[in-house]
Amino acid sequence: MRRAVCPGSFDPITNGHLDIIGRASKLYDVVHVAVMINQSKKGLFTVEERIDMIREVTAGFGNVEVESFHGLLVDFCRQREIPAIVKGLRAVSDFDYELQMAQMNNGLSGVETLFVPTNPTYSFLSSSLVKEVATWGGDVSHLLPPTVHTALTERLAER
Ligand code: COD
Repeated sequence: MRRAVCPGSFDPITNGHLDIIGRASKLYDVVHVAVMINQSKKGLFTVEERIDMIREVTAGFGNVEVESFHGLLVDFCRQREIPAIVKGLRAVSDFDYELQMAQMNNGLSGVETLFVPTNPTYSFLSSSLVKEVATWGGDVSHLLPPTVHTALTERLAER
């Protein structure tokens, strides 16, 4: 069974994340989506809400498992015998930090990181930018799965 993990904060999942997860799901038998918990960063959505949204929008792929994890990504991989991390690369600005993490993770446990070039349609897209634009009333509906867009609109209206 060939396994890989797509890790992230996913606060919330965007079409850019979904594109990478979908492409990984064609390359591997099982793709684990790991919502990594960062206790110093308060999200707009709870970890449980993020997991529910990811499960809903990835259900059609048929081989994606979603869970949260508190700790090092290499420990998530070790516990599930996952040999590969799949990451999307948006631009050169992503590369420096992603390279550092890939080398650190490989040095810690031997896990490999594979980079998938982002779909150019989403090369500028991040969860934080989407939240900022939506907060000020900008239209981000084309950048998110419809159910996620609805959840974002509702959450921002509550504030
Ligand atoms: N197009 C393509 N890919 C994208 C896009 C896009 N528009 N947006 C995001 N992605 C991909 C990237 O691969 C990105 O890395 C991933 O989705 C997740 O993105 P985010 O923004 O949800 O998550 P980040 O960047 O906050 O995630 C960082 C991690 C949680 C992966 C990292 O901090 C981590 O591994 N933490 C666990 C603790 C750990 O092991 N630390 C040591 C690392 S060496």
